[in-house]
Amino acid sequence: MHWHVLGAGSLGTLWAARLARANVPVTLLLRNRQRLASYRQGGGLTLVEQGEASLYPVPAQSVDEQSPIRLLLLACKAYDAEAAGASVAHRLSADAHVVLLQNGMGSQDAVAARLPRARCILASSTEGAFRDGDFRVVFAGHGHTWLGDPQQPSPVAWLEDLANAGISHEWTPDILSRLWRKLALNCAINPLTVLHDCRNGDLQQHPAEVATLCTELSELLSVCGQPAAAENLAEEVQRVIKATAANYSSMHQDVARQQRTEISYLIGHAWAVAQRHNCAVPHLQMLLQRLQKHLQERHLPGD
Ligand code: NAD
Ligand code: KPL
Repeated sequence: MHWHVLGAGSLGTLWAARLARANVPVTLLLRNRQRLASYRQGGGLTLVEQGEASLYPVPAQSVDEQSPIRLLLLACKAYDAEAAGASVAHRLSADAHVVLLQNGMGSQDAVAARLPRARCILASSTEGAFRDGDFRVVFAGHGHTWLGDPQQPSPVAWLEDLANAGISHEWTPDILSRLWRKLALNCAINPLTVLHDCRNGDLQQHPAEVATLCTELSELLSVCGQPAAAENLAEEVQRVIKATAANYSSMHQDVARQQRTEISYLIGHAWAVAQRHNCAVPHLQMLLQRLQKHLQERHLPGD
């Protein structure tokens, strides 16, 4: 299988560099010829691991080329995923697989609707990486990636490539449960860290607020057919708050860098699903409104 990676940011680079290092055929897709020219000038992707930088001259093309794509990793932010997927729709072969590596929920359905012939594989990752330059990424936290297809429980053959590349992963028939659980954790932690302008661990000073959110999120998960994702949610939220006490949440980091957040695919998605199921989540709704106001005051999109 030949991999194409669309989204040369943190996770896209992390995957492309490790696949290339394992001699798995991989091509990077860049949004236009200008980006392609600047990529070629730099000579490849740089991956920094434990302070050591290595350059991987991964071949690249712009999205508007015509050669077919059979296996695509879509590694954009949730709000860019639909447009990015659509930009390569004309190149996908009839049996194409598309791996969707977005956080939160909602973007995956939007991409799948744009690519009706492709088999969409959903992924949820706890790996951590950040960009410290153009086409240069620091591997900050080892983690694990779950993959699955809610339409088709049988695993895919190319998981072998991930094993060869040292990408810690697991196929799960329950990927929706994984995505919902992560979404619930992110809803209980991330918005409060933004509003209180604090590290994850500081939420230990706000136990009632966190507990109320966990109760509403657990109720919502049960109502929308994800009872397994609701199990012991409050305990796990407390465990994550303690385990990541010194960290700033990803949403806090986005706001601090004046970058758009993925709220529509996290707390915004939870609220929209609650509306659809007539599930009352007043604290979640209030939190969403406070967060949107906070973002707008900082000239950031409220969606
Ligand atoms: P990122 O912003 O670092 O990278 C996204 C890349 O996609 C950017 O280079 C952007 O220019 C590119 N892009 C956007 N639209 C494009 C288009 N139309 N054509 C071509 N390229 C396009 O984002 P990231 O941190 O890699 O995150 C990707 C997803 O993974 C997010 O949903 C994020 O929440 C999730 N995630 C990230 C991490 C992490 O540690 N970075 C961990 C877990 C989950
Ligand atoms: O995933 C996270 C994030 O910051 O996005 C954690 C650490 C779980 C906090 O919600």
